[in-house]
Amino acid sequence: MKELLHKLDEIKSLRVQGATNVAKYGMELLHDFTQRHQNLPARKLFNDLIKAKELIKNARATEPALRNGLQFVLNKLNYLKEDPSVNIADYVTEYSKIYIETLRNAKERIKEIGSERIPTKRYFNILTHCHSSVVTGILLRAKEQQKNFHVFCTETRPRFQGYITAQELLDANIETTLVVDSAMRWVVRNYPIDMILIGADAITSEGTVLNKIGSRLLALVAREMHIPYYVATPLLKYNPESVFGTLEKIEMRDYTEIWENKPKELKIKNPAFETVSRRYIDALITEAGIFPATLVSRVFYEQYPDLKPVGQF
Ligand code: RUB
Repeated sequence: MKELLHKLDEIKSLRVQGATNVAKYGMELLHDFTQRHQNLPARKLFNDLIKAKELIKNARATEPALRNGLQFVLNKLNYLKEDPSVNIADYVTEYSKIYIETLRNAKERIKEIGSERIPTKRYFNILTHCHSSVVTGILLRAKEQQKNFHVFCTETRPRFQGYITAQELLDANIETTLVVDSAMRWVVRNYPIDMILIGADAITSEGTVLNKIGSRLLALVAREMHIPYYVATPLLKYNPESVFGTLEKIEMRDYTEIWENKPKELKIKNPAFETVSRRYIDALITEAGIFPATLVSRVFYEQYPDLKPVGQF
């Protein structure tokens, strides 16, 4: 477990960030862990895998794409663990790869669908927040399609993921402007923004999206200024437990990210994410198409019947 714990620090420290990257990395860790312990007796390996899964799952809250992947692999193994002829390590390898591939395919499809929303014939202005690899994927694809557009991005305090967004866009020769988070309304007031496009960490059965803190403020700005607000996200970020009332937990991060040497008596709150109600979202852009956030649960199970929690429904 020591090596696993060490590697999980990549997620905890945000060196691996963004829901899709976190899910992919987490699945790779499960796979590596299994390979390292493949010579253990099957039952012991299975029990250790459960422990490893819990550690990986808890590396960051608010990450259903990671949880769904881990559950997918473990559900498959549940049927096999009593069979001594089964090589658990091979199965973990196979199903981890399947999940990573599913995530990759979903992202590719979203790039295709999302880039269609950026017109060919006129100049387009887009505002985004934080760093979403799905959002930048759409923008890079639109650039490949020779579309003309400008992207405004927020710096995204306290960890400045907006710098990652800005750099990725600049590297692809996309016109980019960075603003401080509190200038998000100012941007919409002073530039003809055509679309606000953000990513997601989690989606609930009600169609609520959880994304980087500031996403709801941006939604309020969109509502005030009548700007379309879209969320680009693989359906794999749906939280299947939310239909039973379980609330998606919002990650609270350390105060040192905001003010390392703060006055002792000062309290600091550092929520990483916040909710955006379906009422503020024009549509989700997913691998299954563009549709209202309220349909997410139905579309999720149509797309991924294998991700139904075992023992439920
Ligand atoms: C990143 C963030 C991103 C989503 C979606 O937050 O909020 O918008 O995770 O990312 P953090 P992607 O930097 O704290 O992880 O589209 O890459 O899945």
